[in-house]
Amino acid sequence: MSRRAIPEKTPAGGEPRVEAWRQLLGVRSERPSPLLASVPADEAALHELRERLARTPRELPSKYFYDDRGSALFEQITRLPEYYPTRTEEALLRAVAPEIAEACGGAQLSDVVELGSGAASKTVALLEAALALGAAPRYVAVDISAHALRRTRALLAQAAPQVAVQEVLADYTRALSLPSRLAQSRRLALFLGGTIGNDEDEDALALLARIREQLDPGDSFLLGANLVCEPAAIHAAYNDAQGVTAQFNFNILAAVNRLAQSRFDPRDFDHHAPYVVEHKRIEMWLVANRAVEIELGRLGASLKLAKGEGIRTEISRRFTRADVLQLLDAAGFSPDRWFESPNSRFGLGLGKARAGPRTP
Ligand code: AVJ
Repeated sequence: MSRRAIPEKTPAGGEPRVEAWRQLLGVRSERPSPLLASVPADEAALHELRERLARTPRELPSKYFYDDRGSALFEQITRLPEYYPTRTEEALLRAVAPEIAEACGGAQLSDVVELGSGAASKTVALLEAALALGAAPRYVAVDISAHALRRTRALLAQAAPQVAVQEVLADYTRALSLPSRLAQSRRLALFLGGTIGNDEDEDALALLARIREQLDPGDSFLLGANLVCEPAAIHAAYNDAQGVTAQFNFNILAAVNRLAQSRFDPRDFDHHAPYVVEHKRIEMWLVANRAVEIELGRLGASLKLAKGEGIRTEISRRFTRADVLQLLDAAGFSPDRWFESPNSRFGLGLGKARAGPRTP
């Protein structure tokens, strides 16, 4: 498949570049799989890294898990016996896909936009349901990982060859700009996998509001969320026997080292991932197993960690139904439907973009 060669990184101060792409995307391309590159310029990324490492507790942004190796490791995680979310959500989505496709405009549904498309295997059921209702949806895949987008493209070509795929390589935690829609069309945006749980409320809300901005009143938004359930099941999912999740956690250091020319050594750290009941969330940490001083490269100076001191690399929240519907409502979506897996570990909330200002 031919694809225009576009650098996967914008140069420093790359905003004009992003603007150019926005304009370019205003025109609908008939070519398969054009690629939008808006992964942020280095300076902004370095600034964010510095700021996060200076927090109490120290943090690294979870999005850096998803370099090529990290994306592959995450795919491996989704197949682990302990990691229940992916297969739970996939089965749920498969079961309710016809109802969702119908509620989102049926034959009128023209755009299915997925943030964090990953391997997109879940989404195929939804696209098939839309096709069955006579729709001819285009699938817009937005992901920070070029590797994940390649996998998405391959998977879709195999599973739903009649669906046109448009790829958008972007860090949607910063900005989101989507290809323009067709006239008379209905959009469905998807944010699945429980990734909304990686953000505290404020950032989660900001992200959902950004998605809302890209939609018109009457468009739909489907949000997948991990639900509060037995702590032992949650704990096991992030502390698998094979240690794949630990490898995934360590790998963030390689990604950060590449970006910042820093010298984090994964051997200096232990994987620690407790479920914190009070906050209804898993916290993934890298905990120094000895006193270390880490050269920070382009981040400047060095970082001293005492033995036992940690860096938090991820929060992964569990929600209640009320939490999810409230989040949708606060972001400008009228809660429309709610679906729950038979074991109540995973939920899907469907919202309709509301016209006018938010209710206070
Ligand atoms: C892809 C963000 C939904 O939070 O469970 C898997 C990432 N981290 N194992 C999650 C993850 C550790 C995953 N999300």
